[in-house]
Formats: sequence, structure tokens, C-alpha cells
Amino acid sequence: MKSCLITSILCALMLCGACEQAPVADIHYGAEPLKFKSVKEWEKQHRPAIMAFFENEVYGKMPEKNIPIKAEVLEEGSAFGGKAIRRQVALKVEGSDIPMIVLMYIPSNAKGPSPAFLCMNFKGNHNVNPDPEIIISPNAPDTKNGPEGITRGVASSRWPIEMIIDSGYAVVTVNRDNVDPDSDDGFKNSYHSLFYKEGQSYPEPDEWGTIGMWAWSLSRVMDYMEDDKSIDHKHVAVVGHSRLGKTSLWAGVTDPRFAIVISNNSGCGGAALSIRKHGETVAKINKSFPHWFCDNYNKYNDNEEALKIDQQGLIALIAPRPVYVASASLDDWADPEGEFLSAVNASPVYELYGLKGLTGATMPGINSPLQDGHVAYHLREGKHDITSYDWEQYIKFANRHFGR
Ligand code: GTR
Repeated sequence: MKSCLITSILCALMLCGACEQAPVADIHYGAEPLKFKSVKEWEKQHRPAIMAFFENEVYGKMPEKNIPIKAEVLEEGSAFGGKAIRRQVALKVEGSDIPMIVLMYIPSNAKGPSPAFLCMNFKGNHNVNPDPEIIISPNAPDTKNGPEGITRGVASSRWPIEMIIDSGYAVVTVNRDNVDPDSDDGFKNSYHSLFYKEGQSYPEPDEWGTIGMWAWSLSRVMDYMEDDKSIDHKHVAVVGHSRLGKTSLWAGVTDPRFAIVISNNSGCGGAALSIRKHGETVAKINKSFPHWFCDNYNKYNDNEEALKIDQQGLIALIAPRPVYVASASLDDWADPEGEFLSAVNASPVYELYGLKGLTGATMPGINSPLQDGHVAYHLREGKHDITSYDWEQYIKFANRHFGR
């Protein structure tokens, strides 16, 4: 009894700040609202522990090694009746034959560098718009069917490029399969092997999978944008839908240069709280997509209670930068309520910085965005998708935070 009391007093002393380094490594945060006493406590103690958890147990660590990448502008022209400049850039990764091809549409009437939305695409750059000048993305899914199978523009409903340009933003995209084909192929066709240590042929259990590689590539596009005079690289929002929404969150967490982070219908392993086991679960996602996360994530299959921190921790890691989580009303698989609760439970961290979060908010109705703070959320009517409605909200949100 006595020793128990002494231990409690010691613990309380450590947690109240008497000890600079509280033993956070063993704290189980679960899925609860992340309430801490100060920004200092968050930044010095909890943030590093939570970051280490996501790096080691969920998405896998990104390599420390840098590989030289050379940018070469492959093509430039006018698009959308002269409203935009189309620029296509190859990012040539040393040691690989496959460059990342970046497609950019930049407002042509901009008075200075344009802010941008960087959004990875599923089907190939050539599928975001019927523009015949778009270079076919290497490894894009439709390239398997030969030249006859190329489906230019089929994803254009997800890419209201003209509206985005008219709002003064550049649109920048790269294809996921160009970077790392979305299949469990042992990372044979991606850049992973360029980072292996001597004798290594597969990532270690705490090293990056495909989502890590996709997020890494978005940072490489950011490196290029820092040198492109027509882009206002301090005002770049990273956006992604679904598996690419999981990716945009991880890119936003690992690279503070992204000024706004937007997750569209990202679901399990993205914004949704795993503990709810609603729709897709950790076990289901690891079974269907064994290549997305690091191998350590399998420890949590049907074992969500063991997660030291849930996905609200991922959102909190973006603080104090603005973050937007969006769901769709018919997207039960992605668990809209779990996505909302994650944004709410991350909010106390934003509030520590004196910024408006969603603490106290209740799940809003359909098409009633809550976006006047630093943590935003909406539930769009309809199915799992990214639509003009979603983009309109992201533009409004960016306008407010970028002072436009
Ligand atoms: C589903 C997957 C989800 C989501 C989605 C998508 O098959 O279960 O996690 O990422 O794909 O990317 O559209």
C-alpha cells in the first residue's frame, strides 16, 4: 500500500513537469481526445512519442538516405483556352529507369507565384483530363492494355481543374503507380530497392510500405516546386482521396512544408478511428492491401485495443497547420463518424496553440461543412468519391488560410 502511494506520488510529480522527460513511451493514448497542458508538453514529450509510433508501427519509417533527383521540363504549353500553362516535368531518380512524371496546370494570368493543390492520382496523369498533350504516366493501370487501352480523361469528374485554376490555384499531380504500383509485388517496381542496405531485399518490419513511398514522392514533388518560380511553395495544400487520402495525411505529417493537409474519404488507416471497427478494419485492410503499411501494423489485426494511439494522433501531428477531413454520406466502409471523431479528438492539440478546433462539435448534417477553424470537416452527400463539391470546400478553406 505504502509503496503504491509512493509510486503514485512519483508518477504525479513526473507528469506535472517536475521531471523534464516524462516516461511517455509507455502511455496508452487510445482513441481519446488528446488533452495536454501546454504546447511545450505536447511538442517535447507526446508529439515525438506519437510520431515514433506511427513511424515504427503503422506506415513504416522513411529512409534517411537521400537519392539525387534531377528535374527536367519535358513539355510546356497553353491549356484551358489560354487560362492555364501546362508544364510536365520528369523527376529522374538516380538508379532508376522510371522517372516520376509531374503534371502541372498553373493559372496563366497570375501576378506572381500561384498557390497550389498537390494531389496524387489513381489512374495516370492522362486520366485527369482529356487534354491530348498529357504524357502517359509510366506504369499507369491502363498502360497494361496497350495503346488501344489508354483511357484519357476518364477520371476528369474528380478533377475540376478549370474551376481550381479560375480560383487562382495551380493543380499539380503525379500518378501513384508511376511511383509504386499499387499491388503486392514485393516492391519490385518501386524505388524501395534504391534505399536497401547491403544484402537487403525487402523492407524491415518497421520500414515503409507503399503509402510511405507515395508520401515520400509527394515530398520530392515539393522539392521541385520549391525551385519552380511559378509556384508559391509556401502555400501548397496536399490533398488525396481514399488510399491517397491516407497518403496525403502521412505526407502532411512527415513534411511540414505542406501548409494545409486534406483527407478526402480516407477511412481506415487514414482519418477514421480504428477502435470503432466500423466498415474496414485493420485486419481487413492488411489482408487486402499487405503492401500499404509496414509489416509491424499486422500486430494490430483484430487487436485494435493494443494501438498505443489511434488515428486522431495522426491528425494531431499536423498541428498547428490547418487540416480538413471529409467524408461522404454513403461511404460506410470509410466510417464517416469515425473520421469526424478523429478530427474532434485531435482538436485539443490545435486548441493548445490558440486555434479553433472541433471540440464540442456534433457530427454535422449532410453538406453542412464545419470549416471556420483550423480543423475542418464535412459530410458530402453521396458515395465514396472526390467531387466538385469537395473541391469547392477545399478552395474556400485554402482561401481563408492563405489570406486570399
Ligand atoms: C478500398 C479500400 C479503402 C480505400 C479505397 C480506395 O478498396 O478498402 O481503404 O482506400 O479502396 O482507395 O478507393
